[in-house]
Parts: sequence; C-alpha cells; structure tokens
Amino acid sequence: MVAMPIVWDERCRLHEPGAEVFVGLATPGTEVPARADALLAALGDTVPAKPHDDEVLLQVHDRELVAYLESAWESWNAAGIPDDPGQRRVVPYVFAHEGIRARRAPAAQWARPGYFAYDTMTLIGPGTWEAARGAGASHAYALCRPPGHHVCRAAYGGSCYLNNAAVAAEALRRHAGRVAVLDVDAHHGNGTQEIFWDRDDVRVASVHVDPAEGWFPHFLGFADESTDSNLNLPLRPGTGDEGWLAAVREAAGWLDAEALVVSLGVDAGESDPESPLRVTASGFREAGRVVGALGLPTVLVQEGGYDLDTLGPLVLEFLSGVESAG
Ligand code: SP5
Ligand code: ZN
Repeated sequence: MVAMPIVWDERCRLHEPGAEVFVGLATPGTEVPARADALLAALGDTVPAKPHDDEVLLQVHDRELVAYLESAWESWNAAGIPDDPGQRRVVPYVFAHEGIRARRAPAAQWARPGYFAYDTMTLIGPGTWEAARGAGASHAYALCRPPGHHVCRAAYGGSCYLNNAAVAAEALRRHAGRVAVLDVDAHHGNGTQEIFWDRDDVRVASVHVDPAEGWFPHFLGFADESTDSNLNLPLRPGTGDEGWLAAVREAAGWLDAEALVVSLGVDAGESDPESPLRVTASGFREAGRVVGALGLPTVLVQEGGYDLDTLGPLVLEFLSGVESAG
C-alpha cells in the first residue's frame, strides 16, 4: 500500500461500449472496466474525486468537442443507429481527413463522429461521457479510466475521450508558473503534445515505442518533433529496463518545472499485449524513484496498461518508488 491518496470516482466504470473496431472488425475492447478493478485491488483505499470546473476542461479542449461528447450517445441512440439496440455504439464511418478540408461538423448523426474521432477503436456507449468526465480528478494518484493522453484539443481517439493529464496540468498552472508532463505510457502522448505545442509554460516529454515501427499513434511521436518545450524519446521494440530508464532519466532531467503531471501508463511492461517494450516491475519502481527524487508536487494520472494480471502491481511499484524517494 502507498500513503498518497488514490483518487477514484465510481462513474469511471460506466464507459463500456462493448467493442472496438480494429482493421474493420469489431473486436473485444482492450480498455475495459476490469482495468479499474485490477487497479483498485492492488492499490487499496480510495478517496473521492472532486471534478474540475468546465472552465479548466475548456482550456484544453474545444467547446465543440466537449459538447459533442456530452450528447453523442443520447443523439445516436435516439436516431436508432443501427436498428439492433444490442449492437448500438457510436462509431465513425467517414472521417474529416485534413485532405478534404472539411469546415464544419455534419448534422447527420451517422456522419458526426468522423468529425471528432480520429480512429475506429474509440467507441461511445451509454456511460462513456459520465466516465470520461468522472476521470478528470486531481491530487496525487488519479485512478482514471478511460485514459486520456491521445486526446487532442479538438479530436478524440486511442481509447481516450478527455485528456485527463492535460486537465491536471492546466489546473496545476493556477498554482505553479511552470508545469511539466512526463508521459511514460508505452504509446506517444500525441494529444498532450498537441494541446501544449505552442505553450512554453507547460513542457511535455514522452518516452514511448517508436511509431515508425508500426505502433499507435503511427503519425506522431518522432524524435524530430522535439522543441524547446516538447521532448520525444522513441524506443526500439524490445527495449527493456536499461534503455527505458535511460530515457526516463533523460526526460526527468529536462523537465525544469515547479509542478509535475505523470501520464502513468504501464503498458511498457513486458507482459502487456499492446506494446513491445519489456520493462520489469523493478524498472517501474526505479522510474518512480526518479520521479520522486525530483521533489516536485506531482499528480500521477493513470493512462494505459492492458495486462489485467500485472496492471495493478506495476502501478503499485511505480507509486512505491515515488514515495521511497520522497
Ligand atoms: C491509452 C493507451 O494506451 N492507448 C493505446 C491505444 C492503442 N491501441 C492500439 C490498438 C491496436 C489494436 N489492438 C488490437 C486489439 C483488438 N481488440
Ligand atoms: Zn498506451
């Protein structure tokens, strides 16, 4: 068990669209409510989340995206798409690709998701909005699902709906002049990068599997996207503790902030089915120590991690590492 508060909101269970569409097939979802149960079992007692104001949310997301997500299920369900209610979930079929220069959201329900979603994996069911909004908690460790770091200012995807880490960083900015986000999820935090791209008061560093090797988010996360306030450290598939920790140390040394948000995905773990990185339990503990040694006020926000047997224990290792350095 750890001493820091484990912040949790029951509504985070409600998001369960029941499938994701991958290469045209409806497949079982990977970002499932059982992930929350696995984390709760490993981490013990929780404290209730206090929702952030809409004002903070609207600093990081377009009003049009937030309004869409809030009513997407009700409108879709009322339109009866498809006829079979058992198969009903909000899924895009046509996308507002940059190349077609779309200028407005379409009115037709069946066309709307493709204006706001950038993939077919991130479906919306009856409880998605409540869960995504419930995940926007602050202080210490936030047991959030659905996760958030793939959500851009105006588009959702990557099993994520609202960018919880970006909301936390924006909220911390009210108390600290310079905030940093350290993203150790196995996938590049493309949403967080995009939201803070033009900001020098929020630095963003991401350690992740090289998108050039075929891994989500495919289009972003390359080393040459690095700027004075953005650092990408892509790693080769198969990278284990040594290479991963070297990157985490480099990122931690670069942050230069007064408060920190950690996008804590543990899908870099060696047994995770969604990434080829091979980080061990002791690697996660050591990374936690590196973060704790920074001595900054820190909010750790749950992102990915899909092996239900190791998800909870690996997060516990990381949080224990943070506290051991404190
Ligand atoms: C938060 C986070 O870790 N998002 C990662 C999303 C990447 N998912 C990529 C999924 C690729 C296909 N997986 C096949 C699963 C079939 N259901
Ligand atoms: Zn991930």
